[in-house]
Amino acid sequence: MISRRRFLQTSTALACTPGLGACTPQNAAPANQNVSLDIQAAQFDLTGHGITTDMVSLSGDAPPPVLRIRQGAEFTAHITNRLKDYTSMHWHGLRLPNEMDGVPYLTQIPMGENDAYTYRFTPQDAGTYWYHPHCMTMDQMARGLTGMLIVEEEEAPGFDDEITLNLRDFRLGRDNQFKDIYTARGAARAGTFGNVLTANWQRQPVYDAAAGGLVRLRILASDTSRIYRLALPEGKGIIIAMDGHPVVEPVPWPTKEAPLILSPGQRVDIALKMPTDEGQEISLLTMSGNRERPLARLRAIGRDIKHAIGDLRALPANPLSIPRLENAEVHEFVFGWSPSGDLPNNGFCGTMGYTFWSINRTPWPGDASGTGPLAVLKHGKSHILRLRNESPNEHPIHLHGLTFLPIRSNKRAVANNWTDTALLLREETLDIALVADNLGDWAFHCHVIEHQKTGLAGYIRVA
Ligand SMILES: [Cu+2]
Repeated sequence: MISRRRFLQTSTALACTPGLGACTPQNAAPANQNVSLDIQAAQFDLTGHGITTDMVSLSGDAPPPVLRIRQGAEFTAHITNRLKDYTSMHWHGLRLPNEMDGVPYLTQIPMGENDAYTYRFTPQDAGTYWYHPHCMTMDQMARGLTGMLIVEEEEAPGFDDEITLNLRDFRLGRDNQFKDIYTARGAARAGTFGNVLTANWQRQPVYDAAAGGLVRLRILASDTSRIYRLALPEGKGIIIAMDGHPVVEPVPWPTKEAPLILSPGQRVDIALKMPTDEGQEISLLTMSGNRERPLARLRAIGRDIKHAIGDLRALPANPLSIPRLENAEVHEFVFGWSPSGDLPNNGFCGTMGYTFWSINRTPWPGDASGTGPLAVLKHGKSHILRLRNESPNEHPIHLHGLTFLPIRSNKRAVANNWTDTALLLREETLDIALVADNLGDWAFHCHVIEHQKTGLAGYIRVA
């Protein structure tokens, strides 16, 4: 456990340095290494026109909070299930001990009503991560249980403000209540989409930040199916991190013509220079073809504080092992339709009642372990996972517990940026490389939850 004295010392390191503008970002709560949270039923006014009931959160009347912790400091989350349904909590993107990964049957027994589980780990990597349930995943995520987990760098990069946006799409009827959150038609295609686009459970919220200041904008796509195509047409700045990790290869600024693709599970960190005139705004849009849909706005307030992107300290690289491609072992995976057969057994974690998808010709239970690993990776060695998509749909493929580098594709130039979730395009073959440096059984699945829950989910063993 981190001592109180050490905690205070690290907290002090974050305090304002007069004249440098390198203060703890205004909108950021202090790090908290020890939380106790109850998964519970919630209600909230998502639309501005009435309360939506039957939501799931960590309090009865608010979105799941942004959790903020320190790199290299032990974190403890004591999670209690106050729902009637079973659940578990997964910490997406973090390289943690296998028994803390929150995957039912594979790494823990799912939590029944009033059961608790204590998750404890020390994050090696700084960056933007998130949490969500991994049992009854479809139901609980669709009803709201997704939140951001921020691991702060040991030295603050020097932003004036920080704004976090958890992008979520909810599927509501005219009465503001949930409609069917999945459909067989959606599960067999690109997923079932919501009709209420939100950021932090609000429609088109506006956030204020100092005019001429530097904002760290952290965006999470935590939807169950929507692939965002983001644009910041009025914005100026740089993309500093993707999926938690500082970018190695530059990522172009997201425009309407060339939006940034953020698929379910992915995150982006943007260093944004605010406009210099009070009242000026920057819009965050998602594009569907040429049609723009507003998600949130940032508004400049006060006098121009005249900070420049160049004043920021570069994000330090996370301590990742670089795979050696020349002697890497290649493992092939085929993602496709499901052969007919029995429904996989999902234990207490909910079934949608049909299968459409498969990995290596087998439909797997989406929230349980199935019959055996898809591959066994030798611990400490470099590996290439060859991901072949036989389907005409896109799949954001997520691997737990390990961080990988996309290295080549038969369809496009890929950026060699570290990630835990890579969007596999239709009929694409994508090679990803990694060092298998974390022992255990790691879930490996599509993050379109309807695909995950209808066959496109398995696990990889590092031994
Ligand atoms: Cu998929």
